[in-house]
Amino acid sequence: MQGLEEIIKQAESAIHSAEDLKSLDHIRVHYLGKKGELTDYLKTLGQLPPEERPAAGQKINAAKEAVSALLEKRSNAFKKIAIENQLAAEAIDVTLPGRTLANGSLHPIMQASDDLRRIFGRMGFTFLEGPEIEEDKYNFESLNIPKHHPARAMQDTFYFSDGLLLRTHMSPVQIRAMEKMTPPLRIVALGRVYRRDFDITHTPMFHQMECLMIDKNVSFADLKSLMTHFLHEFFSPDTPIRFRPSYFPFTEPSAEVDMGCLNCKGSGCRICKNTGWLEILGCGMVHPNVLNGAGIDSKKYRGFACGVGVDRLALLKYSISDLRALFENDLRFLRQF
Ligand code: 2U9
Repeated sequence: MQGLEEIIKQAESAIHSAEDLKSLDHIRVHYLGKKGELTDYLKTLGQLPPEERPAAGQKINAAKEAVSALLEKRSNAFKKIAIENQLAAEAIDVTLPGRTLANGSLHPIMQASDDLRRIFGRMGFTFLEGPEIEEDKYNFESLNIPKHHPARAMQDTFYFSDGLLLRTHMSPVQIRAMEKMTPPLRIVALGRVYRRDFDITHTPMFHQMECLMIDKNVSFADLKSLMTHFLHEFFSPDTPIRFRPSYFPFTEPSAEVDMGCLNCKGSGCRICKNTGWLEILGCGMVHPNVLNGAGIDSKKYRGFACGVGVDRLALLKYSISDLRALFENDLRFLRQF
């Protein structure tokens, strides 16, 4: 039985110096397993005289229980440390600053378009869309643009081989609406248009907005008041506005509208070519040929229309000096808006 004491001491010291659960398990097998030292000890009971066996058996069992208890205590300690380590490793530091999400911003053309939608929407105009690939009939013929008109020249229009073309203005959308709807009409068409032009102030694709109002008693005075209101809302209420007589095949009479140069406030600078004025839009009373051609009786109804380059509006509003910057998609430029 002296050997038993020795075994317990050894087990105790082995358990004490075990470094992890795995080595604890090896120790358990070594002492308490089927071929373990203490189990072997039980097997030697048979060699003792019968009267000594019960006491010896009890001692061995007590030793097994003691070793078991030590193993369990140490194993619980290891489990506790493991849980603490895991908690420490997985801890979330709620005081860390969050990852900031980059905020997108609307393209200047989109911002200008949104302004136009707001301004014309509040005056009762409905926004319409139409195809970018058009028929000659809708892009030119219905707009009183005769065959020999320079706007039809090959250098201005992108033609497809089958007689179709890329719309050069938003007017075809208006013609299609006039064919389908009955007056009174208040409509706006805003979208991409295409022309064979590319230099510092022209890109082959640009954005146009056209307005059209048709009713029994609309006059040039209504047109003037609407254009003035529109420009005052879009830019600022103190912007000077002037109307100059002009010519378009689809309107008669026609006018071009200028506004006081935003840069020099009218005193003359490089931007307004020293005139103090900036050309901003075209407009006029819808030509009777255009009304009649789209099935609206020009004896009963009159209308006015306007056309404006949305990109140019954006350039002026946000003081952008180069039109091409709008189409280069350089984020360093776009992030400023
Ligand atoms: C219909 C009848 C008439 C639209 C109009 C203009 C004058 C005009 C230019 C502005 C700058 C084109 O983008 S731009 O180069 N447009 O000056 N547009 S009147 O007249 C219409 C439209 C539709 C049925």
